[in-house]
Amino acid sequence: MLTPADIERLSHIGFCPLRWPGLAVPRDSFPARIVEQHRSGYVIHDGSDTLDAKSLPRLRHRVEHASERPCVGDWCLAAQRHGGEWMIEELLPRFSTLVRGAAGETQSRQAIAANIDHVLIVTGLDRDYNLRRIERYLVLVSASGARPTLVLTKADKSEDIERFRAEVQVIAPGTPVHAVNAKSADSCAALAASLRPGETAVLVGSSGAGKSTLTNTLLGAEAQATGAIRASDGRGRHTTVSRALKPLPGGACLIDTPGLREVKLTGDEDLADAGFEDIETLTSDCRFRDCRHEREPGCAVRAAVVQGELDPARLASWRKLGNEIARAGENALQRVQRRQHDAAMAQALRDVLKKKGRK
Ligand SMILES: Nc1nc2c(ncn2[C@@H]2O[C@H](COP(=O)(O)OP(=O)(O)O)[C@@H](O)[C@H]2O)c(=O)[nH]1
Ligand SMILES: [Mg+2]
Ligand SMILES: [Zn+2]
Repeated sequence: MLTPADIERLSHIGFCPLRWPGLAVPRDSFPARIVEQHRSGYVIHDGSDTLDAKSLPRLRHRVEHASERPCVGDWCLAAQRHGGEWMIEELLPRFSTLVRGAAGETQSRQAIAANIDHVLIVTGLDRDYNLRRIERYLVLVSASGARPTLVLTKADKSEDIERFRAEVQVIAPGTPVHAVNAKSADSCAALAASLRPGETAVLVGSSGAGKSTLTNTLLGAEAQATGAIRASDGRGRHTTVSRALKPLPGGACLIDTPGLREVKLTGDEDLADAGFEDIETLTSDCRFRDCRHEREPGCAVRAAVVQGELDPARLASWRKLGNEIARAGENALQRVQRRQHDAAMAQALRDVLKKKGRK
């Protein structure tokens, strides 16, 4: 059992006992959070210290999807092995996970962060600004179990902030929007206040959008290498850290990530939950229930485009993302069926061999 002192210590890195009521911690092991992920292993945090750790092979290999492997933000039970090495032996069930389709042609899934309350979608108000990409991130976040927040950085360099704000409100109704100078603590105060003690947020967005700058400002320290620093010191140690969880002074935790070159959907997303309520609502007004919004008469979606109420680019985005979800979902299903088929074949073979052995 965890003592009140354990819980108090672990709360610094976002532990909430209500998430895992009656958690049984075996003797000699302790709860910890994965705060960094490297090629060769992990760094875990026990509330007071960080430790280098490995994970049991079972946790990496005997999983349905790669996204179930230990990742930053995961809570685990760890123990010290005879050789002195720290080992991740169990993962606690996740209450949320941000997952994307792995880059490339594979149908694999990759977890970006686990046990997060917020996903901060970071977009620079410069050439990075792209409504279609924000929509894509919102769709990805919709399946995570975490809440999205839009962070528009480089507001200090833009003269058109109100226009940008209005545009993102259209594609993300009800989603909080913060336009900030990521280098200024004052400018980020409202964003910082929205991350409550005990909560965990993860930053996502293109490389150069200002995620590490924002991390440093929220931390009040130069903890994460930013673009500017990286340029001057070449390949510093920090640049090898792909993802890192940091406790913030206000009591929340923040996970910085490298820019995702590809934001691939997994097939588990639902456009109706992803800020596309406007189009989803229109579809219910189409004359035909199976309207594809192409040439059908009485199509409310096309009518909205004609009347200038719906941006045709947004409609195209909705179609594209919808098709991608359907395709990814179909691929995932086939993968599961193939596995089930393989498992059934293996069992049949074992049965035959067993019968032969008996003869
Ligand atoms: N003026 C200004 N520059 C910013 C802002 N946010 C980031 N930058 C600059 O943009 C560059 C990339 O920032 P960085 O935090 O490394 O981006 P990351 O790849 O998302 O982590 C750096 O030179 C930052 O100083 C901002 O809000 N205003
Ligand atoms: Mg960075
Ligand atoms: Zn229609």
